Amino acid sequence: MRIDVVTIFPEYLAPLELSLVGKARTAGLLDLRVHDLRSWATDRHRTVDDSPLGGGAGMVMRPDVWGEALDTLLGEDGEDGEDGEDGEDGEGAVPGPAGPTVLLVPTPSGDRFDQRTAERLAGSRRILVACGRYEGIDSRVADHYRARGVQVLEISLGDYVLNGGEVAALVVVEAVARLLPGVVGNPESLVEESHGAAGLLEYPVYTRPPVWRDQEVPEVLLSGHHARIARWRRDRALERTARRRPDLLRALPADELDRADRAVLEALGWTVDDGGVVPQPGAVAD
Ligand code: 6GU
Repeated sequence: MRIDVVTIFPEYLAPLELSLVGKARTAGLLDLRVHDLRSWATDRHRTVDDSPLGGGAGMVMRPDVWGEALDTLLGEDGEDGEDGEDGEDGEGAVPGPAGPTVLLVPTPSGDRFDQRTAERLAGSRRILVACGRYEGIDSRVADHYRARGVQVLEISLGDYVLNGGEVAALVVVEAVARLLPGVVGNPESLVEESHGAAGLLEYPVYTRPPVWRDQEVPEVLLSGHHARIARWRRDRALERTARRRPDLLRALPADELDRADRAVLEALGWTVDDGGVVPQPGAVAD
């Protein structure tokens, strides 16, 4: 997979040389390139922003500079770029692992970025991350590339405001890279984690020593009884999810809940019916 990140602060992306993502790059599993938006600016001061039309505070990033940057980068593999060597609209584009090119635009007004989005992005051939600063990028940029057939995804990390898209770029690259084949050493560790297929938060985990500062590890985990351990973990995952993320609980498909699951949920004030998982009448989550 190839990922290009365009930003006015290339140094912000330095952590992507470390740890798992750094290793994925040196192992050739991920072709990650960081670009300085200002290299596409044309004036003496390398200006990338201007005041908002219609008035208001702050500055808006100029569409012409972004257009030059994105045309250049999209053109580099012949897909969706005017300068591509391979013709138009991806016809004859370099064959990649799978999937299309995605233009990712981090913005607090985007769709919420989640594990499903990360999984979807991990199936794409190329991701281009356009990091905005100030009040964001002129809206015509996303519209233009969408109209040209590029998949444009505007994503937000959550309900708070950051100064720019760079942190989101770090988040997305890490979340996607660890899903690429060969990046996480033991692929089993991708199975049982929070926000995995089960739709539950992960159960609490422990390691040695079995007693630490007077706190004992739950006895069942030392029992060697695999079925009981699995049940205990499932119960704790249900409990945690009910307390911390009732929104996830409501989204659970009822047909994936066994009798033991239902008993745990009942004890926590929830009930499972045709409508799915819902709070018991009068319960706190109602
Ligand atoms: Cl993706 N960008 C900015 N600037 N702020 C955010 C965000 C993104 N997600 C949450 N807040």
